[in-house]
Amino acid sequence: MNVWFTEYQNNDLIIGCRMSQVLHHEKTPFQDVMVVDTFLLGKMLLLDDVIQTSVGDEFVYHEMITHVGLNTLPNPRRVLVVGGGDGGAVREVLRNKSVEKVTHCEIDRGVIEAAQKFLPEITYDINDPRVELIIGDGIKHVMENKNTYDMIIIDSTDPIGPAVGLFSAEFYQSVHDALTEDGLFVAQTESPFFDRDFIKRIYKDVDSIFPMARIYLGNVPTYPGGLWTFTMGTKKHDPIKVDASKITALDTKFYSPEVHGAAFVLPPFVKALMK
Ligand code: AG3
Repeated sequence: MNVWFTEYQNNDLIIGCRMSQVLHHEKTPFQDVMVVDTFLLGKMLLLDDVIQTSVGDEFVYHEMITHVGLNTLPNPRRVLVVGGGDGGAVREVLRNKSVEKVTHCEIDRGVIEAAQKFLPEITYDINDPRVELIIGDGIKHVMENKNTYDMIIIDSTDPIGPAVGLFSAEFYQSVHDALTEDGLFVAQTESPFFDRDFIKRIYKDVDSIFPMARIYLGNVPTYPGGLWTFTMGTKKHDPIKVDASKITALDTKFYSPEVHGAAFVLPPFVKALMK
């Protein structure tokens, strides 16, 4: 079988995966939702033809968008995940023992349903009493809940179309205000190879709104360029000062107490984005 899915990662770069079948395809009011099965990485979620996650490599992204921030806080009790309809980020947050409640705010019910049905390996147990699922606009939810969350995770799609508002300075200000006094947020912020001006702008905005802004890295093989940035805005706790020996090690595959610190060691061309 020689059928390939192609993502146009930008005008000059494509990624292709040999696939065996389309498991699900639906046009929701928000986007085109598709789950395909690939030979190399297993089932894969595509939103508007852009790879979001796959069973084979999702652990990198979902562990890194959650545990780095969770382990920076001494006692993260309430966590908000904006987006991330595949459920991988919520699943990881639920593994942290101090977390009492995770609010999951996803705008597209179609993605939640597709994940429940086709991606049980990635998503969380919808009946977990610690989870509150809200199908709605994350921007609105953040604006309406001041001083509520210890950590906010922004697990969005690329900064085009519906996700644009999740990367604005106004939104980061509302995220700041929705956090408790020593809270922090983490957002996925694209490729340091291909999105440099974008990352510079995000870093500058976050740094002007929060007492501290940090960029860290992970490696997601299916995303453009592989090397991927996460940006953190934090009110009090510095992720770089975390004592690795105090982190409760979970059975994670990419994140570890050592990787926690290593993720903030940036190659000069990435460090330059913070100037
Ligand atoms: N969020 C999407 C990250 C951006 C991927 N970009 C791309 N492939 N062009 C991932 C959602 C996983 N919960």
